[in-house]
Amino acid sequence: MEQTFVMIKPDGVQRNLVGEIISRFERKGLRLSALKMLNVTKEMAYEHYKEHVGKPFFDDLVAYIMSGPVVAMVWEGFDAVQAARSIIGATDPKKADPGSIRGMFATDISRNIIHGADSPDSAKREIKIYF
Ligand code: IDP
Ligand code: MG
Repeated sequence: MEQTFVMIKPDGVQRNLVGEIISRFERKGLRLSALKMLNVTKEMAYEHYKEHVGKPFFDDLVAYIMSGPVVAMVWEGFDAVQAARSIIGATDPKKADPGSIRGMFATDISRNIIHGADSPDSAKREIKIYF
């Protein structure tokens, strides 16, 4: 059993997509093991996105993630990291599979609704930040 970290970003919460998103993970067959609604602090945002420090979109990304409450979750199951990434879709909603969350509900790479850890090690690191 693998665990992954998933976070519904502020735009996903503001657009009332929490139930829709959770339902998709449940129907995929993943198991919800932890869930928390919170406001991300600057320290948490920097730690979460430290691989992107220095990139042109970094400051906007931090402001975006702090712009309202998020829903942080741990999902577990067989190959949970990859399963979650496939439900979520590509980073840029324009390139995401139309059936994925980003493909169906987003248009803009800088407002892409949801985060999913990209590896089991990232998931462990991110879970420690939020739980
Ligand atoms: P991921 O969320 O699919 O793992 P990453 O490359 O890790 O994608 O980027 C983290 C987040 O940074 C993205 O989800 C998106 O919110 C934002 N982001 C990534 N690339 C860009 C960009 O080129 N312009 C604006 N925002 C970006
Ligand atoms: Mg990433």
